[in-house]
Amino acid sequence: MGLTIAEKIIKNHLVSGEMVKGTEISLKIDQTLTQDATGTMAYLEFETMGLKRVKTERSVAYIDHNTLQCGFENADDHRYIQTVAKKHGIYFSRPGNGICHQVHLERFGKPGKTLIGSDSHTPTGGGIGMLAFGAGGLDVAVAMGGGAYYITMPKMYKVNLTGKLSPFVTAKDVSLEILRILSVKGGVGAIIEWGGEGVKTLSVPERATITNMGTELGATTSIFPSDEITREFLKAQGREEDYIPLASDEDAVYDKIIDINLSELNPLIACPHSPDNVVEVSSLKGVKVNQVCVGSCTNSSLQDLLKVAALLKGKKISEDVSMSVSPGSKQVLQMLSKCGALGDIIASGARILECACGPCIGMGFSPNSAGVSLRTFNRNFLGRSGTKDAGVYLVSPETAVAAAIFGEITDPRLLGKEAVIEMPTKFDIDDSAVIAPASEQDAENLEVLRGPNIKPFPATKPLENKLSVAVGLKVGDNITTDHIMPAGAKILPYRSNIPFLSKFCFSVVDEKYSERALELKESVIIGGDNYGQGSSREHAALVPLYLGVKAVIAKSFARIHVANLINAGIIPLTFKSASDYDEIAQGDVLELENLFEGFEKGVITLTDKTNGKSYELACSFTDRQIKILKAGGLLAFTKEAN
Ligand code: MIC
Ligand code: SF4
Repeated sequence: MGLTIAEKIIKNHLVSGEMVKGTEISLKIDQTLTQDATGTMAYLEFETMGLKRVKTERSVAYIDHNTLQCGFENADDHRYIQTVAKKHGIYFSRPGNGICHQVHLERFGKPGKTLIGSDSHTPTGGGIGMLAFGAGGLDVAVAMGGGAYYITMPKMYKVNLTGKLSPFVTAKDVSLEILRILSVKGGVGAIIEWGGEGVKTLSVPERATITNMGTELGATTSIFPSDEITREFLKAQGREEDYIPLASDEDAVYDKIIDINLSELNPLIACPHSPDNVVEVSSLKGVKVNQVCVGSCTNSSLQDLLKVAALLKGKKISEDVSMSVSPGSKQVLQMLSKCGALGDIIASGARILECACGPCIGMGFSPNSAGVSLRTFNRNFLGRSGTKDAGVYLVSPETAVAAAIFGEITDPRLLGKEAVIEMPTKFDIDDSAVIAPASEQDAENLEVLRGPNIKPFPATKPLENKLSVAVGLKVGDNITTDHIMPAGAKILPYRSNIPFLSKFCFSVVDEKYSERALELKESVIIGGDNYGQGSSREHAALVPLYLGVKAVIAKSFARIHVANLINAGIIPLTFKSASDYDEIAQGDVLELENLFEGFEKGVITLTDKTNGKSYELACSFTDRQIKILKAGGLLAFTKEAN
């Protein structure tokens, strides 16, 4: 039987398990990346493991999320990451050098290699044929220490592309189309491989837009073949030697095949507050727009911004629209500047922001009250922009420009002639903003600098065999990690201060939650389907741990979050019968007995002391996960094991 691209890479990296779908496997990890919002915690965890050097082929620490230094907190955390990186063999990408995924694709990613990153959009690397996963910080710390990365062997889906994109229809529209077809849950448990004749019409940055947004499908990861287009890209980045060809076998077997004819696509738009709430742009014609943001790891490549510049050239944006452009990397900004395209963007009235995540993570540029914001980003979850009543829409750079010029949602085809741009055959290479680690010998005397913002990891204790706890919160379907642990300019600087962060836990859903949880001391959360979708932030597990959450009982979970819960020692359990969800109320007192036996059997009985009924809960933990849960989390387990 032939293999898919992902299966070939998995086969080459398999440490334990067999490639049987649905069973646990572990993989050797070649590269890791962190960003600052999750990185501080990941390096604190790495330090706790007591290793001198990372054991990966390449580990890079990026600073791109918390670049506003509105107090000492971020500056201190950045200095901590810089010094810890230098000491332990990690490359440090300085603030201003760009968004982790864009820079990693340009400078470090390699086809056929494995990468895990403490950021859910790490699958961007799939654009050059890497097997790249988003993971919790602790999993990244373990991989830096040479440990394997554990996943469930995924199903294999193939998207078969035919045809060619029409003018003003883009890779972003392909991402939105697949979200329309599959929904934010449609990729759960699967790797999405993009293939077919249509693939040859897509450049590497276009492919990376698509693998980036595969995260919004809940997919384990997404991947493209590595072909002549990949070789050209790597060559233009001065790294042709990193190229290897990669394709699936003719007789590879897929669990699902989806056909998309690129020629038939129209410009699409995702409406508030979910990336799969997709309609055609033309159907929203005339909706007034207050803000337009171009950038994020989805759409900030040189190709994207050259198009934006060409469409804005000689035009002015509407006086009613505030527009921002954040280039994905220093390389992109420098090249835009050299060729004059930057001048065209500035002259149009758009505001240039630094090469960072910026508005995508609510770091500034929040829309006005009840404002309509069109963004080329990948997420439009409620409140993520920093303005709870804003309507955030996700679009391509072309649709963003049309809205900025006309002041209302407009089909970009009305902009007239397509922007024809010429991509360079050689990018400007200047890696001076990446600081190399010290040699092992020099590292001995280096001091790691810590600021007062860094607070210890929340205390954990071994699990007891029985739980008697109240329901501290009951929530509905598709709860994102942005609901559980919001980000944004006010809160992000405190990512290494769990006690402070805990005040904001679930604040968009219930402002009283955090206080209530602390009063209860120990509690559980009841969730609906796809609980914990979105970001990889382990803070969405560490903060509940701090607040005394012992278990989350939901209809179903998102992949990275469930791993983070187990790593934090919080038990994720699912309802055997989804309708039981309706009967348990917030405030009910629940009793779960014989947990350890239940873990082995895969069934745990829950008695609701308040309504007097009993329910069955399901779990399917591996032996390793059971040990982690019993120890009180992965850190405690790793310490026990050493
Ligand atoms: C995001 O897009 O939500 C983030 C911020 O990049 C997160 C990581 C984080 O919460 O720090 C992600 O996607 O994993
Ligand atoms: Fe940064 Fe936004 Fe990408 Fe997350 S999705 S890495 S916040 S640009």
